[in-house]
Amino acid sequence: MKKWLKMLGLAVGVSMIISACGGNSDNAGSNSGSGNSGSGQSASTGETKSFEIKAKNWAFEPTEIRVNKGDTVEIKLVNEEGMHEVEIKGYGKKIKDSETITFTADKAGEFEFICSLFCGTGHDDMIGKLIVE
Ligand SMILES: [Cu+2]
Repeated sequence: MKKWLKMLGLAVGVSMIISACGGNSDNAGSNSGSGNSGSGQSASTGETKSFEIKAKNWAFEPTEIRVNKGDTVEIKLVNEEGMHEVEIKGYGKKIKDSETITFTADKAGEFEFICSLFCGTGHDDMIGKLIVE
């Protein structure tokens, strides 16, 4: 009657060996890009930049967001007055009220962001710019 116990022990042992192989040590190299001298282009990418866009009737604040290509961009939308949504054209991103989105700025250029929720007479004035350098 002890045979099943042996079998059980074997099964546990085998599964432990299998799971031990699953070690995932995939660490992206850490950034050592501290200290900006301001000269030329720094090749360091992968910084995380956080922004908060405040929306009111009828403007965004700030109207310009500047990042470097390769950066991870985090944007939160805060509606201070009225209800607005942000759409970043060319990146296909939308941010709803109180929402935070995160994406990688993998395309360089200037991308307009607008209010994508009709909010009244000044709706068309709600324009900002995402600049990816
Ligand atoms: Cu609007």
